[in-house]
Amino acid sequence: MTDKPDAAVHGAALARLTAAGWTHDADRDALSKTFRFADFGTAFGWMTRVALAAEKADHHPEWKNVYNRVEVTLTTHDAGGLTALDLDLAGRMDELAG
Ligand code: H2B
Repeated sequence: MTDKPDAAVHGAALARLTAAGWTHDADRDALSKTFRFADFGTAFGWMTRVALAAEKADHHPEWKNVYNRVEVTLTTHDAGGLTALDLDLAGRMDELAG
């Protein structure tokens, strides 16, 4: 079981991520964002890099790809809401989308 981050850390990270285009679904305690790329190859290349980071962290996104668009939702199923793993993966996704 992964612990939830304490409220202050959680709040600060959430504020930063929502400013970067992430949406917080309070009911599910999940973060969502739609990434758009030039074309399918660019989108899938990004997904591949994210997949390797996700596998390394043993923490995996819910996502859907349609051509150049990737809709992402992050939450920790084991914890029933956001943990540091989600906040870290969200930041990594933004970096890799650079
Ligand atoms: N990813 C996410 N997003 N939430 C989890 O609770 C989770 C995961 N649990 N990846 C991991 C894998 C768990 O199922 C394995 C057994 O470590």
